Amino acid sequence: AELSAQSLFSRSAVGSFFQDQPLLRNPVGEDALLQSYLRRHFPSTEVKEDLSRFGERLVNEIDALGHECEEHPPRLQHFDAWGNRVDRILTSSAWTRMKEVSAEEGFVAAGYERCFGEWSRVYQMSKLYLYAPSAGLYTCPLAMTDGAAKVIESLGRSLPVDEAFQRLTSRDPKRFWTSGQWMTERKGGSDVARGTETLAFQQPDGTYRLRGFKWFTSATDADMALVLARVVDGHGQIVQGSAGLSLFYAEVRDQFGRLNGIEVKRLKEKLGTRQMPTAELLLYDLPAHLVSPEGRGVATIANMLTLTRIHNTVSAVAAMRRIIQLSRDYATKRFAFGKLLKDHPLHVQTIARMEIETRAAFLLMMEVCRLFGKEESGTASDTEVHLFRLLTTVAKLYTGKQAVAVVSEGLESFGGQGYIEDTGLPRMLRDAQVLSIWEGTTNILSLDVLRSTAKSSGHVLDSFFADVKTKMLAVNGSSALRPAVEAVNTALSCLGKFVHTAAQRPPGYMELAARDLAYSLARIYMGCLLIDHASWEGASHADAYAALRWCEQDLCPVASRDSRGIYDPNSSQMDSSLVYE
Ligand code: UCC
Ligand code: FAD
Repeated sequence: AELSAQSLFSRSAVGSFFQDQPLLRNPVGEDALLQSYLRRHFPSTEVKEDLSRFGERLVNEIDALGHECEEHPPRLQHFDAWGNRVDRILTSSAWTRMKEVSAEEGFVAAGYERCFGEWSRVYQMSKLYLYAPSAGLYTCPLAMTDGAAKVIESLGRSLPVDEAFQRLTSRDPKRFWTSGQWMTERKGGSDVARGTETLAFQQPDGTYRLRGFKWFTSATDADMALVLARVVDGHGQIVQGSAGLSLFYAEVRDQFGRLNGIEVKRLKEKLGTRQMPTAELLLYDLPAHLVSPEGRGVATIANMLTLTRIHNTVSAVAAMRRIIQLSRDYATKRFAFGKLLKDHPLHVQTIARMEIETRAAFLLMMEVCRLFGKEESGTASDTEVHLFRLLTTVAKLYTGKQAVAVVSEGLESFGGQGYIEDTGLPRMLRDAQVLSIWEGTTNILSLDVLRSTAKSSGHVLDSFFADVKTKMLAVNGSSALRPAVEAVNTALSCLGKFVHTAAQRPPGYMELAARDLAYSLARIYMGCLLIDHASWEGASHADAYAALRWCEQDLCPVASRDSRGIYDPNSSQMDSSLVYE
């Protein structure tokens, strides 16, 4: 081609090449696994139609609001112009609009209207899965709102929480409320039993006043909160530990919009989730109602933890799916070494590996939601109730980590542009990083796996083994999937041996093995679900390929490491000397 020096790089021009951007399309149309899951489980087209309509709304309206939330993060105004202490958390108009959208779309309501019977949670979470990457983190208040509604529903809806329940589950933007979840204090967020210093003083009318300091409170523009605190008895005494913690319902503002006995000390400066306010709160006289039996605060708020951990899983899977959608679109537009990225086998292999992680995570997420719906409708078997308890924790801890890895890999697939702030891509990595920290860190949840198995006298693990075996027997006939089935069966048998011998191990052994045990449960179960889906008559070759590839990895790391003596007491001492050398 004829090149003129002037038409290329002169002072007024920067060259003629501009890269086409990755585009967000309707995420339903872009998601083969979501579509096939819906075809398999929802014979009526109603759900698919609602999700497709919502997908269009996402592309045309909501995604831009999500970006706006990032660009206009919340601010804290301590004083008004006249010197009055006001502690106003000022949020963007886009954030306010997200609250209205949430009510309109029934993001919380759908879980309680139960229009699709035992499939209502699958429907609700599918919609949130589409929403999450465009939500500007509004999924955070929604998770806590859903959790609060669940706690209230499980306690029975007497006054004053009945009114709150109506609002939390309302589709009317003017009535809709969100809730906070105030647990963490400076001494500890994992160990709330030892970390909670907030005190509850009973008033003559039977209500309470709360005094304490909550160190992390997210989406603090909420209308109400569920709060952990210790009741001070008539002698000024409290009970230490978990047995001293009770759960309280509190409204954040009074009828004039003023904070109710709360000072907002400051907003956190965070790596990510910047769209959403996270505040440190001094509760100096917060009016509150005791809603749990006294001393049963942790067990009562566990319902909320279940919900928020499911929402966390949904957001993790959604982040992985979104980065892949953008990445594969970009690969059809970006040239390197004379051809499109999509024609470089190594590049596509990299995205395919992300895809396998995402498919496995998606199926686990959906299974947890399916079990949840069954439990709520009273149709779950004992096995399903046990699996739900176990898999909620396993799914949160595993997908939280996967999301960071997949989104990080995804950023690299855009080259340098993946690191550039105004592409909107780096935000995804920042926001993914929190998913393994809040709502229970990976280690705390690994210990929760031990708690759930210990508390059920072995029934939880028995249910796990029985369910995997049943699912694998059902697909034995399919020859293409045989290597994957064999891998799952082998891993299950190794896990069985490990669990069998674990009881005879020295104290502390299982604690050291907890994370690897949780990972083994996750990988085996995800393999099982991939195989199950691939053996369905409507499945594609890609479904089978994903199952085979997933099952090539070490599905039972706890057994492999156990055989190398990794959990022996002396190895703990070696870990310590290695870390502190
Ligand atoms: O981090 C937060 C972020 C808010 C933003 C929300 C975003 C949501 C996602 C959005 C996506 C964009 S809020 C703070 C979250 N904090 C935690 O998750 C705390 C982490 N720590 C734990 O989970 C610990 O394991 C504790 C606090 C539960 C340990 O407490 P205890 O009291 O020391 O433990 P115990 O004594 O073992 O348990 C007390 C009771 C027992 O019941 P009973 O007394 O009947 O035997 C346990 O079985 O609580 C029960 N329990 C549970 N029940 C404990 N954990 C569970 C559970 N997971 N499920 C059912
Ligand atoms: P620590 O408990 O001090 O843990 C530090 C490390 O030690 C972790 O890696 C943990 O895994 C490890 N560890 C602790 N105990 C053990 C053990 N026994 N065995 C092995 N490892 C262990 N909290 C709320 O209540 N409400 C909110 O709205 C809220 N919003 C948040 C928003 C953001 C952006 C963030 C980052 C946090 C938020 N949190 C909130 C707090 C969050 O739940 C806690 O930070 C989290 O549970 C961890 O508690 P911690 O910070 O006290 O860490």
